[in-house]
Amino acid sequence: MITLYGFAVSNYYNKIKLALLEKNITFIEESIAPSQNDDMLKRSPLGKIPFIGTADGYLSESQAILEYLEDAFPENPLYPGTAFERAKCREFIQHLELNIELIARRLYKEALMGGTVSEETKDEVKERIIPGLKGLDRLTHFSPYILGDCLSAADVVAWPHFGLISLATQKIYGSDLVADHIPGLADYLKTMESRPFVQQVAKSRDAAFKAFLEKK
Ligand SMILES: N[C@@H](CCC(=O)N[C@@H](CS)C(=O)NCC(=O)O)C(=O)O
Repeated sequence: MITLYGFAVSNYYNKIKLALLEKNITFIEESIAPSQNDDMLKRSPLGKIPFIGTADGYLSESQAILEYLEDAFPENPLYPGTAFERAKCREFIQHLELNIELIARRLYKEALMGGTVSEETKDEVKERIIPGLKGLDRLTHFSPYILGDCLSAADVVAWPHFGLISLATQKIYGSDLVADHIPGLADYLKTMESRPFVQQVAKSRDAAFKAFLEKK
C-alpha cells in the first residue's frame, strides 16, 4: 500500500495524486506540511512534500515517484509504448518543470502566500517564462491530450502546474501567461476537467486552497 504525504495546495502533490488515481493504485493520503524536523528529514531529505511511503521505504521528488509508480505498477500505463515516445514525454515534463514551473515558483510568495516579491524578480521571471512557455507550446499536440489521443504522464504533470502558474501570473501580471502563450489551453483544460479523477483532485485542491487562504 502506498501512502501519499503532503497537502493538496501543492501542485507537485496533485501531480502524484492524479497519477495514483489514473493508474488505479490503492493509496492513502496523510496530510503533512513541509518542515525541517528530524522525523520529516529522514523521510524527505529537504523536508519537502510530496513524498510517498512504500513497502520498501520512503521516496521523495515527484518525478522519481511518478517513474517508480510506472515501474512498480505497470497496469494503466502513463508512459507511451516506444522508447522515443517515452523520451518525448520526459522531454515535455523536464521542460515544463525546469524552464517554467521552477521559475514561476518565485512568484508564489506574493501570489499565494501573502508575502512580497521585488519588481526585479517579477520582471526576471516574466522574461524567462515567456520563452519557456513558447517552447513548451512547440512540444504540445492537444489532440486532445498533450502528446496525442491518450492521457499520458505529460498531462498528469501539466494539468496541476498549468493551474498554479496561470493563477500566479494572473495575480502578479494581471494576465494569465500560460493562456497567452499556449493557444488551445482552454479546450485542453476542458478535456482534462471532464475526467472524473481530475475533478476529484481539483475538488480537494480547491478546498485545501480555501482553508489555506483563510488561515493567512
Ligand atoms: N522538485 C520537488 C519539488 C517539491 C516542492 O517544491 N514542494 C514544495 C511544495 S509545492 C515544498 O515542499 N516546499 C517547501 C520547501 O521548499 O521547503 C518535487 O518534484 O517533488
